[in-house]
Amino acid sequence: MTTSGAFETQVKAFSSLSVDEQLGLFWVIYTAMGGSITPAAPGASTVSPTIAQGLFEQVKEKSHEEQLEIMRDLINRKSTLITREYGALSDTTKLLFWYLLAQGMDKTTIIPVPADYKISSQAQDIFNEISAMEYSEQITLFRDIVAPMGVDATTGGVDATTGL
Ligand code: 45D
Repeated sequence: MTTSGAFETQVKAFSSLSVDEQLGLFWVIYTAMGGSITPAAPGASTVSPTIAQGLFEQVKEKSHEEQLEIMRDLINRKSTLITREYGALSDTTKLLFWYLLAQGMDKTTIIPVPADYKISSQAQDIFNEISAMEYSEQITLFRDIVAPMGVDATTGGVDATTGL
């Protein structure tokens, strides 16, 4: 896990939300960014599309309820096979994986958010702050948000509930 440290305040604000609020906020950010998501510097980035796609396919095969649990596990850093695989990805590949999940939600191959879903006012404040940032700053922030998710198997201990 490597974080830039540049947006520590925003990362802390994001992660201080409940797990479901983090998911809800991340979803609303995705819908707002939508088509504007493009690779920052093609070639220069350490992204591994095949690896992200492979992990995404594993999640896609699960039921909607299981998919939601997997995303909660990632944020909670619960040790499972999937969260450990996630922990081994580069930060940009982690971000691509979340992007694939969000695209899957659009197609409802991944659990969709109910149409009437509303984020909390606390989450809305964070959303407004992020909206005012440059795209390149947003990427750095999102990388810092998704980097510590999942479990780094080289440093993580054993989870009593899963034995992993
Ligand atoms: O019923 O260099 C709730 C790449 C409760 C390329 C829920 C890139 C209610 C390389 C919890 C709300 C493209 C990677 C349900 C760069 C309820 C490169 C469920 C840039 C069902 C720079 C909520 C990538 C759920 C970028 C399931 C900028 C929420 C990527 C799930 C940005 C939310 C990606 C998800 C973003 C959000 C992804 C999956 C913003 C994903 C957001």
